[in-house]
Amino acid sequence: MRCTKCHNEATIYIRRHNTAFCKEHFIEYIYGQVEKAIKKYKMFEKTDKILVAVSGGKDSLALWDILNSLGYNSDGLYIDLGISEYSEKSKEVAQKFAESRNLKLHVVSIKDIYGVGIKEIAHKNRKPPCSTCGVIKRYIMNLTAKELQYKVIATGHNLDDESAILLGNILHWQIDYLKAQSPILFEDEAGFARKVKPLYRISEYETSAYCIMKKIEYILDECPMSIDAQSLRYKGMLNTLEKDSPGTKEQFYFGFLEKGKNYFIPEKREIKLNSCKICEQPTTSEICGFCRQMTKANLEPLNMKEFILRLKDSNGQV
Ligand code: Q46
Ligand code: ZN
Ligand code: ZN
Repeated sequence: MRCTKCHNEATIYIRRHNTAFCKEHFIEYIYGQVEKAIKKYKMFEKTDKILVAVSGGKDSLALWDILNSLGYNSDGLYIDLGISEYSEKSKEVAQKFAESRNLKLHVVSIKDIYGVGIKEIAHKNRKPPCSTCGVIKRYIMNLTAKELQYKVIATGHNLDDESAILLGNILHWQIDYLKAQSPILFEDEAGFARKVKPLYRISEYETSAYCIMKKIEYILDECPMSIDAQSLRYKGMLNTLEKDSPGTKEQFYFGFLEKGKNYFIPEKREIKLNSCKICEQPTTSEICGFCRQMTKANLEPLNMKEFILRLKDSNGQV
């Protein structure tokens, strides 16, 4: 098979586009797709400071590498969830990546701050680990971005992730989530850093291929708590459809963004944001979700804020 661009031997075939690329033109294609996403949704500019949420997996490391290669001003944030070996290994991979490219990586270790990891906090709260984890990660990302003056938080969600989330939201008619599902969030809401997903046009297969071609080492294991995740089942179903009809995921998700989403326009209602009575972060209640969870688990929420404030003067690690 020949590269569609230069007619040299191709190294990758992208079925949904019926296109083959050599290494050089595949990388160029990836950069083009990411630039297209950034421009279409006005995610950020070259002068903006971007905080990339890095997990050590292929998508977040590919994203960080792409943004860096395209000349965007990006630092990384690794949240150590204290999930035994998985967290240790993924942190090492993220740190190695940052060092190899001379990039700044902020590390926030929940276990170092509180002496317990996500699993124990969830257990104390009698909540599923992933819902506890979601609240804590969102809080840390937002607080870090605000305190360290990052304009945007970028996450590595790809086309497979977004189409699986969409399928789940439709199957359960989660109208509020459908209204909010977008490659950009909190465009102009005070108190929250803008959140963007520059990889939404790229499939999981393509981010893996990108990492291999750019020799990016990443952690292959999934978080051990994701084993039963519903989203993995949805991904499996979409993969079956994609196999028979290449382009299904793209048509499904892009179609939703272009046409379907118009049916789920959020009402223009004023959301009144308060300052959390404990940590002063924005919340719609009196006490934010993070402080509620930590207090319930007998942990001091303000320790997190103090830790992040100390990151300000350090070189990524306290
Ligand atoms: S939410 Fe759940 Fe993930 Fe947190 S506990 Fe692991 S699987 S990491 S994206
Ligand atoms: Zn080529
Ligand atoms: Zn709070």
